[in-house]
Amino acid sequence: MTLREEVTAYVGLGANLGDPVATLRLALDRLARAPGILGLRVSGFYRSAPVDAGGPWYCNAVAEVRTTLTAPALLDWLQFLELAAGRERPYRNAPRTLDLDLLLYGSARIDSPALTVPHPRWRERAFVLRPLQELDRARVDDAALAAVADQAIERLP
Ligand code: PH2
Ligand code: MG
Ligand code: MG
Repeated sequence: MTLREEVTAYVGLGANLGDPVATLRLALDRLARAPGILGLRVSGFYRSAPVDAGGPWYCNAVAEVRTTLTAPALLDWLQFLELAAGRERPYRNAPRTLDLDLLLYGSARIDSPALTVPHPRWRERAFVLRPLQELDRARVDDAALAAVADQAIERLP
């Protein structure tokens, strides 16, 4: 087996159908056990109003993932976990049981048909910036947070 260098990636989690908190917990548990995942650090859970979408409020969080998986292999796992949670895609930004987005993968820039990293909209969304700031203060500046101050979000206890 080829040994790969360890990379720190960030994964955004979101859900607004079913039991979002339970689904996020289960997905994090499964991700932590996946081959090539060395460790997770997880933000608090947030309730957030849908952004550019309809349906119920979301539960969102961000996980910092230490991994030896390539970005495409990590994406495969995330999509597998979405399917395991019953994810359907009837239309763009439809309500969902689980959404797992690869936000950042080390300092990589990836622009392939399957994957764009950094995630094109991560800096426009309070439901990414707030939990990410908990994990790494230096990655999220106050100006970025001020720009999304109109997006309703609260940290769950
Ligand atoms: N995901 C979207 C679109 N809008 N809004 C919130 N609050 N949380 C999300 O995870 C979310 C969204 C597309 O993936
Ligand atoms: Mg998403
Ligand atoms: Mg997604």
